[in-house]
Amino acid sequence: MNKIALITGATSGIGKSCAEKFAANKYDLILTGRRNDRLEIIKSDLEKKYGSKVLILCFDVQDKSAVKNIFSTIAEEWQNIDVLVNNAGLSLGRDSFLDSSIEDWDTMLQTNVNGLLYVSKEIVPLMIKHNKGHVINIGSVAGKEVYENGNIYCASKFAVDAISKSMRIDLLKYGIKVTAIHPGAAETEFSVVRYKGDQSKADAVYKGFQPLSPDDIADSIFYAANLPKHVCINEMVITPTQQAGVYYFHKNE
Ligand code: NDP
Ligand code: 8X3
Repeated sequence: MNKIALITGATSGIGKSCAEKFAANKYDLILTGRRNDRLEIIKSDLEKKYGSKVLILCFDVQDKSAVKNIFSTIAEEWQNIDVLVNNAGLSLGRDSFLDSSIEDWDTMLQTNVNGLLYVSKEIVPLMIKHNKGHVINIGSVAGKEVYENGNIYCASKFAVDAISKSMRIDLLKYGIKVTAIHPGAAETEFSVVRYKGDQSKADAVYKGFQPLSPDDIADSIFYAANLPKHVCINEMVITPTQQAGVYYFHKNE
């Protein structure tokens, strides 16, 4: 029987790359996101290409009752989840504390922090019931160092870092692994979302250096998820070679 990976935010970027990587390596998948049309296409592609079984679940991770309803009624055959990749997340705006919008703050905190908590709260008990499991939370270098105008996005990723550490301690006695993956600049839809559709601002983020690809991060996630039972990577901070921390880039002339 194939292992099962549940990946949130699988319609794009890192989550979509993870879906491909895990499917290519004989995992069955539960994929989530808000854009059902994309989920349908990804399901059909991966089933055709790799023969994996794919269950798609379309919901907003901010919606506590939707998360609860969906996972409390999930078919028995999908309950034996080996790996949960808490990836769904976003940044909105890059403005100073004074200029940024409270609505954007709410959305970032509700998605990046509460959404991760709501999904984990449903899935971790299933893992405990089956005596196995691995939670992989996608943090960021922005959860390690704060940068100017990063304010609440950074705060949400600092929270992911703290939650990952505390989950690891509390789940120790159940043998559930917890890993935090902290990427630096990866070229996905992240910056288009952050700059609210302004493609030229998004493109400027990745000018003058080679950013990570979402496949680079998916490779590391897959590696962490497939180590022997007694080995747990606590965290990985992964940047492009031309980036060190949040501020330092060695850009091409
Ligand atoms: P993308 O914008 O390409 O992907 C984000 C994914 O999250 C999409 O599938 C989106 O799906 C999903 N998502 C966003 N909000 C919600 C929501 N409310 N409910 C359900 N799903 C949601 O960006 P990335 O792949 O780059 O981002 C993935 C993760 O990686 C995020 O947590 C991000 O913070 C983190 N990260 C990204 C870095 C980067 O440089 N790209 C660096 C460090 C961390 P849909 O819109 O269909 O709901
Ligand atoms: C995304 C990376 O540096 O734009 O988390 O915050 S950064």
